Amino acid sequence: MRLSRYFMPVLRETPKEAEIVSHQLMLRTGMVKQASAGIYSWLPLGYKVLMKIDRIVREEQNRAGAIEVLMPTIQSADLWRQSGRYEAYGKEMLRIADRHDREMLYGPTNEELITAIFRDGIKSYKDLPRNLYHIQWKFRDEVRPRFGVMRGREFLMKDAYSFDLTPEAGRLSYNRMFTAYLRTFARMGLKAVPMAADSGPIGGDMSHEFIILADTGESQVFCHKDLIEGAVPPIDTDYDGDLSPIIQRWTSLYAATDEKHDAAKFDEQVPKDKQVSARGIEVGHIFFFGTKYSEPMGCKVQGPDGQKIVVQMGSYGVGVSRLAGAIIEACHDAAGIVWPVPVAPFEVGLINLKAGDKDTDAAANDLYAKLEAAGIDVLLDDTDERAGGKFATMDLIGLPYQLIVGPKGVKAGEAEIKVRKGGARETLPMDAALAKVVAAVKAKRMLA
Ligand code: 5CA
Repeated sequence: MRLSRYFMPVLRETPKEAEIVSHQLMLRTGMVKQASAGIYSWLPLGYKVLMKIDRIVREEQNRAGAIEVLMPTIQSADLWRQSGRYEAYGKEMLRIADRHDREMLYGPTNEELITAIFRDGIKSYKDLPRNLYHIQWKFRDEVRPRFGVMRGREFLMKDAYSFDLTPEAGRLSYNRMFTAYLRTFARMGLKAVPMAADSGPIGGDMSHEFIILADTGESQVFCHKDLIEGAVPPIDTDYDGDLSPIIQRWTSLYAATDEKHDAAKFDEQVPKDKQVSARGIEVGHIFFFGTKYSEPMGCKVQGPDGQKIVVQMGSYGVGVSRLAGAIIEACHDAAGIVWPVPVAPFEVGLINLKAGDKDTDAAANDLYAKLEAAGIDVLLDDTDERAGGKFATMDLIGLPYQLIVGPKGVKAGEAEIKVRKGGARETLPMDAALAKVVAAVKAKRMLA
């Protein structure tokens, strides 16, 4: 992409309404624009990030055996009456009447709809286990939407739903999603710690929140040092195999906790020298709730002996749009965002320091063509802004690698590489600089 033809409305000033750094940076870099309270348009730079997050989430869901569907945003109130949640959900639910005065709602979550779909589509225990997921916009009329996309009213969520014959089998499905989450967040360059949690309005008796650690995170958490230092499950995880060693390592109940939970238990379980306090952001939440929805909604299968068996369910959420903000909270410095390669809007920022100069243009265009040919996602700054402004903007938008070409370098046949994280610089012959950047990007993609 050439910046001269792109749409990236960068703001010089930090908008006053933004309280936290990710919100400030998302507005300043023109990633998003508020449409109304807690509702955002995703502009080109932000949308690219959102789609990269979306893709990683999808790949890891598929790898763990979940099957993708797409349910609508608008649901019927009747469906929610079947589970008893229509009245209980309260003011967070956006209720709508259609032209026939039928009661509808903008879905805050999809347990009811997926249970009805699954109930009507299966017959026997041989249709189990299954896990269906979608990535779809949700609406929750939060009292105080704030922090930009981190606590929006309209937000993008991945929600998966598991269906099993027995509670034991349901737990295995839960463990598969648990493992998939560790991998998902690791692929985004994040360390997420699972924390035993309350299940709230979703319900159920087993639940974990996944918290990514960031100094500016909303909630204080305490966790076992080993969780922070621990390696994530390997790329070739066999989801049909025994995941219990992974689960055991990550779930000893009070290995992570927060102010709300039992601090005394945490003290008992985790030795003092292994206790660390950190701040974090909830980016995922998983639940096992057995028959909470399948029972009232009649989601049953015929068992091996002909008896009807009520299906065991769990649900598994990832805050896809929240992650865009959460990653920035975890990855920024005084100059701006510092994107991890797998979620960066572009992998390389190519700066032409003197657009309009024949030789510099030729060198920049040549590098641009070669980066694209190598499959690198590159943004070429070919505008006629002054050099200082170009450097500041490139640092602000946080592309992982900068490749800088100016008239002096071109004469010497050289380009400069700047690594955004840490700021290391190196000047190399043109082709060597190109090869080095391409190799560095590919090594950091962590693509499956
Ligand atoms: N049905 C279950 C799991 S599929 C569910 O709705 N879980 S949840 O309420 O915990 O939401 C799942 C994830 O969505 C959360 O972990 C969080 O990352 C994200 N999320 C929740 N509310 C918001 C919000 N207002 N703005 C942005 N993201 C949100």
